[in-house]
Amino acid sequence: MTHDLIAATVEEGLAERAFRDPHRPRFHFTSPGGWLNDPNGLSHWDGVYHLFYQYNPLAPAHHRIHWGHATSTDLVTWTDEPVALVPGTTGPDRDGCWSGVLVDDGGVPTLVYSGRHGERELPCVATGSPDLRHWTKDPANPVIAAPPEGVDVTAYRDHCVWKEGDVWRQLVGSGIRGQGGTAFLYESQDLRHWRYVGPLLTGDASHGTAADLDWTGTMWECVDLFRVDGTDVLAFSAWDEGATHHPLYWTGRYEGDRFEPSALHRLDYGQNYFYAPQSTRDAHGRRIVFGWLQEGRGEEATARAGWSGVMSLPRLVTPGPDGALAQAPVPELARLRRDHVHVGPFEGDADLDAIRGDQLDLETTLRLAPGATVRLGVRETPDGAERTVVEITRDPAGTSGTLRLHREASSLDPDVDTAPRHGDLPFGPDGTVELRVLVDHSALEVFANGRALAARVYPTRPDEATGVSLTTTGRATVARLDAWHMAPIETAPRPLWP
Ligand code: DQQ
Repeated sequence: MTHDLIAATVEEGLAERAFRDPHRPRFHFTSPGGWLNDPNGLSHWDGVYHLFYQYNPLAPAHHRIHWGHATSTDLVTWTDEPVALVPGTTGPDRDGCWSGVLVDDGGVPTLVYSGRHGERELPCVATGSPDLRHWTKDPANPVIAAPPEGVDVTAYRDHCVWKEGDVWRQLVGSGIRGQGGTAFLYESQDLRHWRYVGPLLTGDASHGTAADLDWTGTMWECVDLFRVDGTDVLAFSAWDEGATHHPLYWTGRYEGDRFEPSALHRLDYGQNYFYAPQSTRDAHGRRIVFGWLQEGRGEEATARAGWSGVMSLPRLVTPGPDGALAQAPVPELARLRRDHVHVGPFEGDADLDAIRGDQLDLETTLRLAPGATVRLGVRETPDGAERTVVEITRDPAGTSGTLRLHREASSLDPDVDTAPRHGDLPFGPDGTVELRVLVDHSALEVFANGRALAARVYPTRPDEATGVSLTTTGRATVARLDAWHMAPIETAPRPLWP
């Protein structure tokens, strides 16, 4: 089928319906309509940021996945580019072009992705035109014919590819049945012929249970190996029997053919609301990561809305003071800030009537005495029936605390997931918390002392759910609170096939 014929079979008005949905974010990147999941092929190429993504332009459902493509020069506004990969009518990717990466093969843009056929995914390659707009699949696909021989794998897909000297190295995410998630290491001279080296690292799925927030799963999706200021990081998304759990990372040392882990961390406290992250090092030497913010409403509501899946804001990843990574939205996003409101300093509860909206950037410096709690409410209806609360608590001992997102009252719709989320929060001796909360309709991203928590919220009265409040228990000071409305980056329906 040609693109035009496929486009003709698209659900009528998908992009228009998507654009009209009150729950659709306006300053996060979303697909024009239909389905979006993982970020792919993330790169900074000749001064242009390229964001490819798992895309189904036909319907808001994960089916026969294409690669969507968008570019940006500032990581803030995006231009839709032609769909980069379409599943073949025959061949190893006839059931989908699943996740992968973009590498520079001596000036030739080259995608390494997982071609899906039946229930199986295998590594495939496609090369691009110099402007990265047109892609040709390699006739040799799949470039690896099967998972390593003699290993009983739980699944096998997704790629991390880099060059060391003259040699390409590749990780493929997988899991060894009865053991745990793993990343298989391969080597190649030409990206087409690969030699299996062995597992770079294998997790232990019997350690903890599936309910644990740092369980490493039976398979690692979207493995990503990178270095941040001398610390080696192996990031992955813990998966088990079709269930997407959460993004984790090991810090440690990559040497030779092995990764020696020193500590396991959670990349985001929102569990699968920030899933399948991928990172790149930009021309400024910064490590930038994007993740997929999954939906939290029912399938019917998603089908009606005409779109599914939000790309996270681009995050800057730096080494944190405690051995973990610190995350923050890239500073470029400040360009969208409008209508500044400043309040503080004050102690105790605050009157924040001057601040309201569903497209907000809230930035505050808090100081909590041991045992104190601060609650920042967002998306509140005037009667308080619907509200979402970011809660910061400092333990009585003062050395640690908790970041919690209360979503229990975020929606009165019984089909919406309203389970709370939480994670540990590091505290310095003076009890300071630098908190940033970005509210973008149903998408919410929270950053507290470098820890991140993404989630989705769907108030049933979205137009009224614009209130913001701040309350405290115990001794807590708000040194300052700055708020802005965020300008939209999407102002009209976009073509599904740019
Ligand atoms: N999504 C892709 C897979 C990957 C998963 C398919 C993670 O390649 O393992 O759309 O969300």
